[in-house]
Amino acid sequence: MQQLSVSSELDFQSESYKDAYSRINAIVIEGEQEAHDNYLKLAELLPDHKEELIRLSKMENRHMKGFQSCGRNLSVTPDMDFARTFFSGLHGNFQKAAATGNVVTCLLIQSLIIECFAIAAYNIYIPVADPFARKITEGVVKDEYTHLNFGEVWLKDHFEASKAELEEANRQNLPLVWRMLNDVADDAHNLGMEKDALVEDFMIAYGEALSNIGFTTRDIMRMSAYGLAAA
Ligand code: PL3
Ligand code: FE2
Ligand code: FE2
Repeated sequence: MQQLSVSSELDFQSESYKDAYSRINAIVIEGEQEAHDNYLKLAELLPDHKEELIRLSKMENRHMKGFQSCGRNLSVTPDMDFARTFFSGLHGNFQKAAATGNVVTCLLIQSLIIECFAIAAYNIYIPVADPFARKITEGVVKDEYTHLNFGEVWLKDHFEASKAELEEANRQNLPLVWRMLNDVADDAHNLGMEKDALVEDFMIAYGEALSNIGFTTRDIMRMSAYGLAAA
C-alpha cells in the first residue's frame, strides 16, 4: 500500500498542484497530438506500413483525448503555448527530417525518443496520479510499448543501412531530451515525480531499444552520453 500513502500526500485540488498540472497536462496533450501527426507523416513516408501507421496515429488521438479529460476532471486549463514551446526543438527536427525524406531520423525521434520519454513519464506518474488519471494513463502506456516496438522492428530490419543516420540523429536529438527534462523537473516534482527517476527510466527504455535494434553495449554507452552534461 505504499502507492496509496505516496498519493495521499498530494492534494490534487491545491493551487500548487493544479498550477503544475496545467503545464504537465499540456505537455502530454501536445505530445500525443504531435505523435498523431508524426505517425500520419510516417504513413506517407513508409507506404508499405501505411495501414499500421494510420492505426498508431488513431491511438495517439485517443491518448490525447484521454489526457484532455484528465485536465477537465481536475478543472485545470492546459497551458498549450507552454507545451508547444516545450516540444519545438524535437518538432522542428522531425519536420526537417520528414521534408528531406530522412525516415530513419523521423523514426528515431518519434518511435524511440518520444515513446521512451512517454513510457518513462507515464510509468512514474501512474502510482502518484489521481484515480481518474491513473486509469487512463495505465491504458495509454500499454499502447506506447507497441509504438516503440514498431520503430524497433523497422530499424532492426534496416539496421546496417540506418546505423550512421541513427547515430547522427541521436547526437542531434538526445541533448534536447535532457533540456526538456530540466524544463519539466520542478512541475513534475510538484506532482510527486522525481527527475532522477525520469532520467533513469528513460535511459533504461532507450538503451534497451537501441540494443534490440542491433547496437552493441559499447555503442549504446557512447550514444547515451550525448548531451548528458546538461542533465
Ligand atoms: C507519444 O505517444 C506520447 C508523447 C508524450 C510525451 C510525454 C512527455 C512527458 C514528459 C512530462 C513528464 C510528466 C508526465 C506526467 C504524465 C501525465
Ligand atoms: Fe501516445
Ligand atoms: Fe505513442
